[in-house]
Amino acid sequence: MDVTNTFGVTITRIFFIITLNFNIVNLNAQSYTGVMFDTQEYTRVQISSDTIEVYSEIVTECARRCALLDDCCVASYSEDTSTCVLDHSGSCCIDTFIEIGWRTIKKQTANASPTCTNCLVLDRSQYKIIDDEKTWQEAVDECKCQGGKLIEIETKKENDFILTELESRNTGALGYWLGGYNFNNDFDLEWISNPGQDMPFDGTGVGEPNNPFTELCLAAWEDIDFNWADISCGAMCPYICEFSAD
Ligand SMILES: [Ca+2]
Ligand SMILES: [Ca+2]
Ligand SMILES: [Ca+2]
Repeated sequence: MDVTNTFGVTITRIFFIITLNFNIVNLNAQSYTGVMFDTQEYTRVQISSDTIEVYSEIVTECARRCALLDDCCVASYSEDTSTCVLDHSGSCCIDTFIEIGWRTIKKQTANASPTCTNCLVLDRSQYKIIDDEKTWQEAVDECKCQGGKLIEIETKKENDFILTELESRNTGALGYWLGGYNFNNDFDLEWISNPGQDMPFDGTGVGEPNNPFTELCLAAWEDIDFNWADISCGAMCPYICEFSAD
């Protein structure tokens, strides 16, 4: 009897999953109000000060609401409760977590050039300073998701430009993550894009880097006038994304 029941439940689950997978295909890259959305089943966005919950009869209504909001890129919808959670942080790089009964829809940006609003411009690069504090790896991921990279400073000109900006901001931040990491188990740091190469320009402060085994990540550190220092990668810091026109 138990075996039969278990078998029955298993069969039901299999059909449930097949049905949802079919929906993914149907919903993928669907247009709502002229805006294309991708769908990810079984996930939802975290409730935060950047989210609002509204009632929506169907997922299309939830997508339409997001499509009409300039600062909404990601929304989650629950068919069970007709709840639509709209994220209005302006970011398309929102952490989601797995939850049955929910799906997350995201405005398509894959083929669009990276949008960089309120960014600093120097030569062929744009820079976005983000005050939201993250670990070094989280900062790497966020910049990548936004279509750029954690900043890599190749010249004195670029370094002076960024330093001047950081000094003038005076936000009290301990430092800002840069895209340097100690690859190759040695005593210096390399840019993520070129882990096998010495940095073409060295902006490290006096006495830095000083902890090649415990401080593997690079930051522009306030204490030493935003010169560079090796820092423990788990520290929480604001960071700078670089978007290159090349
Ligand atoms: Ca650069
Ligand atoms: Ca190294
Ligand atoms: Ca250090």
